Amino acid sequence: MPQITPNLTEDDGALTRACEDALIAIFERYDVDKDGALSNAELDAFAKDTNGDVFDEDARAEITEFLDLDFKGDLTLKGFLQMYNLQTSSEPEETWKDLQKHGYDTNLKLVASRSEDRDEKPKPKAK
Ligand SMILES: [Ca+2]
Repeated sequence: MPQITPNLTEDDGALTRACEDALIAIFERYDVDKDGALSNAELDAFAKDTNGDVFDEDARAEITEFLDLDFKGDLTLKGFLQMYNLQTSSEPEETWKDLQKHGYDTNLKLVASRSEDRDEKPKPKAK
């Protein structure tokens, strides 16, 4: 029986909050210098971990042409989310694969957590 997984997009095609939160956390992990955008080197590191290889010239040209970049030509968080919005609307299974590569389970919970991520606060109980 296939596992039931939450949708990654809303009815209007926008990414769900849970999906967006996971992608933001991934983006921040690769934005090593914390300037709010992924440089070529940072994007290469992300692509290698995600796809096993850096983006080829075509993929890079598409990023430069269609996605939001900062003044240095680096991919911003907005551009990163645009990239995933595009991919998810056509191939949600690819986005699931990427999320799982980065440690998320099928409920978008981070399971392959690093030790410094483990100090999660207990959820308040509902009344
Ligand atoms: Ca950066």
